[in-house]
Amino acid sequence: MTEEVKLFGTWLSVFNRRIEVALKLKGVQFEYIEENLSNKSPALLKYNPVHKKIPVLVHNGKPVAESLVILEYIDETWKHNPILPTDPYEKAMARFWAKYIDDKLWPALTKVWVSKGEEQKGVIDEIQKQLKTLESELKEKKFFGGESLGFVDIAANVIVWLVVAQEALGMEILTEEKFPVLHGWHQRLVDDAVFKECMPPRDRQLSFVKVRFGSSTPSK
Ligand SMILES: N[C@@H](CCC(=O)N[C@@H](CS)C(=O)NCC(=O)O)C(=O)O
Repeated sequence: MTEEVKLFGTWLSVFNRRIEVALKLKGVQFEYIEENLSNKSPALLKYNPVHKKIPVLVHNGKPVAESLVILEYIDETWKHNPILPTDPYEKAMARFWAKYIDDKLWPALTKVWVSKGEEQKGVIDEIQKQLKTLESELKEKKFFGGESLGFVDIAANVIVWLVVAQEALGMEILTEEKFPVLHGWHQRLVDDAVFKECMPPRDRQLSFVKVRFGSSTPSK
């Protein structure tokens, strides 16, 4: 049977990037549909009526929403080049860390660019504690997934967004000096051939962040 795989996303979304990376790691051909989130398409609203958010994967007409759920669906549907470990305990741990990233790190990352002064310093402090926690999980491993990109690495691409945004806004949250382990991991991730293919041009990202968040007070 011919597979029909569609991905509804937006170019800058870290959640969308998760799905693009996973599909490319698996070598799954897909049609990408860029959404305008200020004027969502009837198709997006039909496929994700609960959250009305991207990304949505539509596989042979059946929609799946929520990026971590989609990643698991992809891994179970196309079994080659696994993203999640097979061992139940390791799998649970991968889910744990991906959930940590979404429940803790991402909310702080969305706050930091729109806060100012003391509040912003507090958020930066919170983010840096979370980055330290992730460093202790990564330890001396090449990737969270071991030798190659796995579920947690894909989820943790929110850190790539952090690095782009801090550069655009002249902030220093994740630096090589403060976070040598994560800095090395970040470099390996952005150098990965598949990941690279999924990244929008750096200049486009930088100018988007400057325009959108440029009025925030930089805190070092
Ligand atoms: N928890 C969701 C988050 C997805 C998300 O926040 N998508 C944003 C774009 S990055 C969105 O569609 N926002 C539109 C809206 O909130 O109306 C996931 O993991 O897929």
